[in-house]
Amino acid sequence: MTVRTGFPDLDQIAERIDKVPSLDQKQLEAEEIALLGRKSGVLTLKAKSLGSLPLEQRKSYGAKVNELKVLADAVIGGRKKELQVSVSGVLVRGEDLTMPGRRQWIGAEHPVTRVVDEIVDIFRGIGFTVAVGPEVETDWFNFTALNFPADHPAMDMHDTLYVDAPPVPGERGGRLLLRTHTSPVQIRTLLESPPPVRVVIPGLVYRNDPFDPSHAPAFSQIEGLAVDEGISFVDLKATLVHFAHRFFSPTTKVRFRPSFFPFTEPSAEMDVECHLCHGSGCPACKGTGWMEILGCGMVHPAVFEHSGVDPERYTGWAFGMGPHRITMLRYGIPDIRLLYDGDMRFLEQFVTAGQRGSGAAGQNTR
Ligand code: 2NL
Repeated sequence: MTVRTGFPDLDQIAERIDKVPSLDQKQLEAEEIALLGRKSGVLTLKAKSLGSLPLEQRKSYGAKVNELKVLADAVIGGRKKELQVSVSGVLVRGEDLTMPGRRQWIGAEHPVTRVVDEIVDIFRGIGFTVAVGPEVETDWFNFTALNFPADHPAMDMHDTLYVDAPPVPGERGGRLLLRTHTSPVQIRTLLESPPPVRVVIPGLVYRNDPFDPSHAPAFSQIEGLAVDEGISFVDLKATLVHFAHRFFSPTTKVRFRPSFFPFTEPSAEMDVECHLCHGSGCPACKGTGWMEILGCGMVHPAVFEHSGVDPERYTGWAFGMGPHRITMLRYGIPDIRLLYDGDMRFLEQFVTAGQRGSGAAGQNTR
């Protein structure tokens, strides 16, 4: 015992203070409350009871109580510091500083974003520029300018999502809608800048379709347009075959089939040899050996008339493709909803080696 107070009850308390340096974290917290707690700490109670003692005793006893309070405070404070840092510099309050830190998940591009960027880059590499435009459009830009007849079924409420808002003053067209393709941006481009035009337009488009394995109410589209004097179907084929060889592989076989769109004439669909089975037939290509990747054609003269371009002087070609669909075909993804769910178990399969090096996909997503 290091403190002799001359009062047996206080000597007992002094003994408890002596033991403080050997207490662990939990014991220390309890002992601090037991000794110095504001309501029922023993030393607090002793101090409070001084008033009821005779004056003589109050002086000597009170001085000792005070000494003990100061001592207890100092010893408890010292032990607290000691417990925070041990000799090795490791925190011992339930934390181990030598434990490796959690690696930060830095994120990665969504597979559809990557496909869009790749496609756009291929066209930028051969002189196309990129344009974007509004997702809420008028029926004139979305349908009329593109040579849809007024009674075309695509304009039906069952297919197109209309916006319940008054027409925009000064804007061509009446009803507002969520664009069903990115073509309105091409019309806006032609109206704003005369040919020559070489442009690609990526963006989201909307249809009144519920989610199922092959449909989504909002999905991506990329359209391209080339307008100049003397442009022919040869330019269309050469450019789109170049695209297929850059995007899939330099030896990928390509074929064109006749098709129909209101805004092109003639029109075609382009197929590429199935990327997954190389033509022998698999579930991704439904056993045909071919994957349909885009629609295309020579711009219809009526579209030029609506866009302020002289169809006697200029010709052009255009294409449209769906990056969600192309992502599914490229990676053999059986259900489009996987591209919308945000399920890390699915998405982390598309993180490339470079991203994994600095990001550690899947190790830590908190
Ligand atoms: C498809 C087919 C296509 C176009 C889009 C276009 C735009 C203008 C004029 C003429 Cl301004 N054509 N775009 C042409 C052919 C096909 O898309 O299946 N898309 C997913």
